[in-house]
Amino acid sequence: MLKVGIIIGSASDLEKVAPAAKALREFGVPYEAKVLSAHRTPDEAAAFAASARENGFGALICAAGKAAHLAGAVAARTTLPVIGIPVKASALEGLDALLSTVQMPAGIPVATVAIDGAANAALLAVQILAVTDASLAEKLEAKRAADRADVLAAKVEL
Ligand code: RP5
Repeated sequence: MLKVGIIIGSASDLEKVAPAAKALREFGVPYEAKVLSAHRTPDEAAAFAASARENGFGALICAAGKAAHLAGAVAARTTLPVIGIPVKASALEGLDALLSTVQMPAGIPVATVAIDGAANAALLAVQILAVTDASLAEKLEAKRAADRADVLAAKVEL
């Protein structure tokens, strides 16, 4: 199975990204996580992105806060799908990272999830891999069914 790469802008973001790793484990999707910064380790981040396809990755998740250019910089070096997680890490409450990540100019797309939306980033990565993996698609259907059952079973006491 293709792997998912999780590139994290700083060790200080790790707690925010943990739900993505948890979701990938639940789906049995292999992943590799690495701290790489677009501004502190630009060469290493570029090299990781440029070699990601030949290294067996099928999608890349990039998490960064503040002036979050990591996802865009990674997307510039690969044609794999790149999913950006804007991390809430500053006085601007993550709005800075959201706008930096989502507002990519035409030609280099970044699929951006919500601020601190790590779980959805992982689910989107799984959905991308599931396009060509029927067993993963079945697991996604099962999760949707379980989520639906949870909602319908919720007790309402007002
Ligand atoms: C971004 O700046 C990182 O992704 C992090 O969210 C934020 C702060 O980084 P540190 O100064 O804590 O390393 O690059």
